[in-house]
Amino acid sequence: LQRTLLPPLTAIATSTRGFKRRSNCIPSCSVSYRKFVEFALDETTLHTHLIPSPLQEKYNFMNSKDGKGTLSMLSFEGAKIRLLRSLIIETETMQVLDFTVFPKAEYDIPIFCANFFTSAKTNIVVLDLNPLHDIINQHEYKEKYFKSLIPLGLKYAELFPWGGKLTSESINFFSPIVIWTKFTSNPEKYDILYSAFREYYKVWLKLICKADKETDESQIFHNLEAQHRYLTWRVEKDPGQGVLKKLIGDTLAKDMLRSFLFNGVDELGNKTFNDYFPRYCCQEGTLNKKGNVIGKSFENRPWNARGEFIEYFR
Ligand code: BLA
Repeated sequence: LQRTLLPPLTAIATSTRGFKRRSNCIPSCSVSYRKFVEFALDETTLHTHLIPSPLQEKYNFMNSKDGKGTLSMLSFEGAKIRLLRSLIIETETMQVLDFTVFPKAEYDIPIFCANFFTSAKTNIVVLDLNPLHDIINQHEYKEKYFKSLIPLGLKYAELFPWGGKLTSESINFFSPIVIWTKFTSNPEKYDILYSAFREYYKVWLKLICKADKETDESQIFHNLEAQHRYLTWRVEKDPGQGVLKKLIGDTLAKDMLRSFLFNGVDELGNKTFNDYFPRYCCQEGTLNKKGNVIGKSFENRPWNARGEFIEYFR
């Protein structure tokens, strides 16, 4: 990274490759997600120029309310990248990575998504190239981006069994190669997760490098709205919200969700959660806050080995 271009605050943050080091690493933190982000940044800069996002000045480093945990944030932009941002949370009992890359609206390529939650007991993992458009019903988009990636998905589907039921809407944001898994803490699994992350990221980088700029205004709008819909979903329903609120309090957590993690939700469109997800709307027209209002489903992987959505789930 061209550190000379970074504003002063970022320069401080990146003096330790982006993250302040913790001196009191406790036994349960056998995993650190910093190297994942370091890999992604190094790999991205091999292919494209990144500049710090204006968000970097405000969102860089925070201590948790109890003073026992840290939150480290990085954000960049690139020629084809609207926002690349990462959040790493490290406390005595958990390690969290939330790393997402949003392409600019002129590109319809998937959103790169890595969400890893690690506690002493369990790991909750989502790693995916989240499709921007419907791949369950639209074959063209699926063929364009996922057909050639099915073998990669199958390899990791074997190593990481399906994580079980999830909020049913989530499945529409996942691709046939999604790694959705839970496992008990285990160093070997982290090594496999790290290789999965590297492979998925390299594949995604290839897609963005190859992507041609869309010039058709209606298609650009279609991409923009799809991103806005995605942001609207995640701001409202991200299962990490509870953890964030506990760590930094309601107000800061809400601000971080809207303005940093899912930046664009207030700028890229005017539609509301109820417009995009009417099934979540209660009779009175107010949003039902319960995550499981529609219920959780998909106990098993709903794609077959050819990457086709299994009919009976429809
Ligand atoms: C659980 N996180 C989950 C689950 C999913 C995801 C599918 C399973 C439970 C559910 O469906 O509600 C992740 N869901 C996603 C992602 C998308 C989606 C990535 O729809 C994208 C479209 N997780 C985080 C962060 C934290 C975190 C940052 O990403 C903590 C700060 C924690 N995730 C977390 C916890 C659970 C969870 C604690 C279990 C609790 C629960 O099920 O509500």
